[in-house]
Amino acid sequence: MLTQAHSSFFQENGYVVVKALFTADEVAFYREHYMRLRARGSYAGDLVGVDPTSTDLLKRYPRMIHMHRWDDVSLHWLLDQRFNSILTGLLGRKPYAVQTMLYFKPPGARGQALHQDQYFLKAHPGTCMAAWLALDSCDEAKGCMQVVPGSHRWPILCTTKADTTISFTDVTVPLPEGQKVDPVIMEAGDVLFFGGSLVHGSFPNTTLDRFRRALIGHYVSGEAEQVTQYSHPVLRMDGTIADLKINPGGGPCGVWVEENGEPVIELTGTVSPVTRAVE
Ligand SMILES: O=C(O)CCC(=O)C(=O)O
Repeated sequence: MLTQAHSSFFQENGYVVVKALFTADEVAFYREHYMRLRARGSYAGDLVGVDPTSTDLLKRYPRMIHMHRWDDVSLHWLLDQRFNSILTGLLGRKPYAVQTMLYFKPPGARGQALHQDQYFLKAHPGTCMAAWLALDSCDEAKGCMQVVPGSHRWPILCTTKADTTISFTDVTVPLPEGQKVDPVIMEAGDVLFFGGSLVHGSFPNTTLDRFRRALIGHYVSGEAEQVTQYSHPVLRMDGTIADLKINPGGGPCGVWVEENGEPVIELTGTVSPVTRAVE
């Protein structure tokens, strides 16, 4: 499943796509499962109020979070042995599981401004990891994921205001001029793995009729002793609860400055302890 080529790409870029990790039947099952759950009503943690009867697609399909706390299908998916094996290979030891999310991203939905997951999840020591399963094929028109290769080596950056006409979240991280941001084009069943410092996000879905659904698991590396309070209870990959502490937040963040004509990051900022947002 995880080859030497995957590991080398991940080390170098901070992300890697494992193709066809889930079969077409599995992906179809998850699509139907979450569409059914969404149509049924609202759940704790829905991004904004859901109105399953609305004719407005955006109101009918807000993002779900922490489904594994009340839905067995989501729990089994989060603890899937494929993730255990790949994440253990990438991180060097078994991960803990902390979060699930389902993005429906219907036609016309906004994207999510560039950010670093570790800003929100605060795994310490170590970092967090995401496993982003494409439930539909995704390209730039649909608002596929965008990543900044190599940014996994950056510290946590101080956030600035995001453009909320194209992002459903209101914070972002600034990038130096000319910084490369790559689209990640994927087929349904592919999984994008990326580390907590990797700068990533997505543009709006500009298609008229194509959903871009994604099921996301968030994990923290096994050496972590603390994580944000919102990630508790923390699970081992066998489903038992691990005894991690709450990270109170705060700490330094980086700002871009110019040094010898080159942009470099200086740790002169402070992360607000309140970073509850939509990571
Ligand atoms: O799926 C998306 O559009 C954004 C997801 C994301 O940025 C995340 O899971 O941290």
